[in-house]
Amino acid sequence: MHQPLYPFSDTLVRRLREAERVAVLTGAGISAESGVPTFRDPDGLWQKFRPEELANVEAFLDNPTLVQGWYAHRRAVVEDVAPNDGHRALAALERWVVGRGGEFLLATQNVDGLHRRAGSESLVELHGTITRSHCIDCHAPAHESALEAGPLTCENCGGLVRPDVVWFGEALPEEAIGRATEAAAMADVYLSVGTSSVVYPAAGLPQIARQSGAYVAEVNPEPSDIAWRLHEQVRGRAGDILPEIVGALGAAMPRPDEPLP
Ligand code: BJW
Ligand code: ZN
Repeated sequence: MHQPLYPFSDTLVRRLREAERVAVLTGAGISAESGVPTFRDPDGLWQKFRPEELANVEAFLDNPTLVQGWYAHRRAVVEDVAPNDGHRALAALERWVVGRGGEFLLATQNVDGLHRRAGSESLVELHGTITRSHCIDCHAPAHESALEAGPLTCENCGGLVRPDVVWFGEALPEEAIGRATEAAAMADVYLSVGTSSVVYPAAGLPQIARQSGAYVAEVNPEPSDIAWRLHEQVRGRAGDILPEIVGALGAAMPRPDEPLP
């Protein structure tokens, strides 16, 4: 029986070749193969801890030690893992697009910093970063050292220390969501990778791209909440599929040990 060469369409490859502007959205799924648990998959983080309990300011004020402890644990996980082929393929895709005189933007919902470590440069972090923290009162940057008994507080004013991430009910960084929205509206091809697309405004970005005329594909082993609205669903793991897309374009994949540019 005839087996197609790739699990994605010729149209996707052709549209990427013709594209002047390419934009990408990623979610927790792209880091799953690095060993960072997702939020909503069966063995995801929030099977133990529900988002309402931890990822909002009320929960933090209610039990700062619990929430700080959760982030300290996740920070330790992130420090212990490395970018995978999915992250590397997106860095390669950026180089390929920019090398042809095109424009590229990667908007990630992830707070783990793995895209930057894989060499992505044109990057916005929509939900902040887990590696930095600040005081909720004087806003001074703070170091999240090992947790002692009781909540971690600011050296300047004694206020509670929180991670530089975006919790439910909080606005996304204006510049990041602004650039991501503009890139979605301008894109010729839009890829949505490893996100369940249940959290807004990020989940709106592929839909903005589609309404603005982009060819929109998602890469995910499972259909996301908005899969039916997109042109193409590429079923599979990001670390398998994205290098194949990059390979179909003839773009070079960096080796895991390659020094960053
Ligand atoms: C693989 C794979 C592999 C597995 N390869 N794939 C109704 C409509 C619209 C909005 C709202 C609404 N009701 C409430 C809202 C607002 C709310 C919201 O969207 N709620 C929904 C739940 C309904 N949004 C907000 O509150 C946002 N702010 C806001 O709207 O502000 C308005 C405002 C304006 C002005 C002033 C004040 C306010 C903020 C949202 C912040 C989200 N924050 C979190 C926590 C960040 C910090 C942290 O990390 O702890 O962000 S929640 C969590 O979800 C995290 C993630 O970035 C986000 C998205 O999750 P993601 O990445 O999609 O992960 P999963 O686990 O859900 O999915 C993983 C996927 O990977 C799955 O599909 C797998 O199949 C797949 N996968 N292995 C590829 N190998
Ligand atoms: Zn302070």
